[in-house]
Amino acid sequence: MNVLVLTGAGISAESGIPTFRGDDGLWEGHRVEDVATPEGFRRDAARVHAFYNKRRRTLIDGSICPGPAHIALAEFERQHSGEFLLVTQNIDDLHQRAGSRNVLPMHGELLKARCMLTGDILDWKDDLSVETARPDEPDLVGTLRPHVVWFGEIPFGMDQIFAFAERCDLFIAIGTSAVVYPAAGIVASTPPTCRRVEINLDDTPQSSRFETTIRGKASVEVPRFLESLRAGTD
Ligand code: BJW
Repeated sequence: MNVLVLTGAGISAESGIPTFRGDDGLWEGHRVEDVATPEGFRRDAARVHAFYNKRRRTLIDGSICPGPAHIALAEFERQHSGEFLLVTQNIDDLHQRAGSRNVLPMHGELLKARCMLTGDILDWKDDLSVETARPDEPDLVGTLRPHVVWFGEIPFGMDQIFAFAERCDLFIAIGTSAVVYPAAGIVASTPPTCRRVEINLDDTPQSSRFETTIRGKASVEVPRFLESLRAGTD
């Protein structure tokens, strides 16, 4: 059985990382076009760096850990004999920390920086600024940006994701509002024979495409659903 999982901010919410669109969400107090578009970065790189620096510091300050849903997915992948791909829209590293192996972070990774001049991708845990020099190329100053995907940019791994979606037998979408494309369109690319399961606190604009909609917290519902699959009771 080929299993494709898509995760969004809801899976990390209970680990203490705010979602984007909820009350007190990440967009609260920020205009999306200021902090999550290439135009916003060109207009005011310092503002964008400050937004991501704060999130990066929180991610590594020791207060945030993978939750039961991240751990259950990693355990499921370890025990699964077919193909498995975990596509995450999240830029945190909680799936990797939980032990998931085949993770595709389609919107990038907060703990990486990308050189706008060369395209090189560097592991990155410090703050970034317009004055940051590349440690390996000290003459290159101010060329690094967060290795994330902003609106208007093409997410990573598109060919791999959609090719896998077309031949998957089980698709599970967890904790995503399904309003941001192309991620929200993955479900529509799964074949008619595929079983589609959505786990979320609330309905989403894509809910009607799923045969099974489970409403509740990811920390509870993801381990429960994966265990029911393993036991053959679902
Ligand atoms: C829980 C829970 C708990 C809470 N348990 N659940 C018009 C129509 C269609 C498309 C477009 C359009 N105009 C423009 C576009 C394209 C645009 C787009 O989709 N815009 C829409 C907003 C209209 N998309 C793009 O620009 C993308 N690129 C693109 O399209 O390129 C062209 C292309 C063409 C053809 C092929 C391929 C490409 C790029 C999108 C980049 C998104 N970037 C961001 C920022 C990343 C960096 C960062 O983190 O700062 O990605 S935006 C933000 O939204 C972030 C997220 O990954 C993404 C999705 O959010 P997510 O994860 O769904 O979070 P929330 O907060 O929205 O929802 C949380 C959910 O969890 C909720 O449902 C809760 O109920 C639930 N929840 N707690 C279970 N405990």
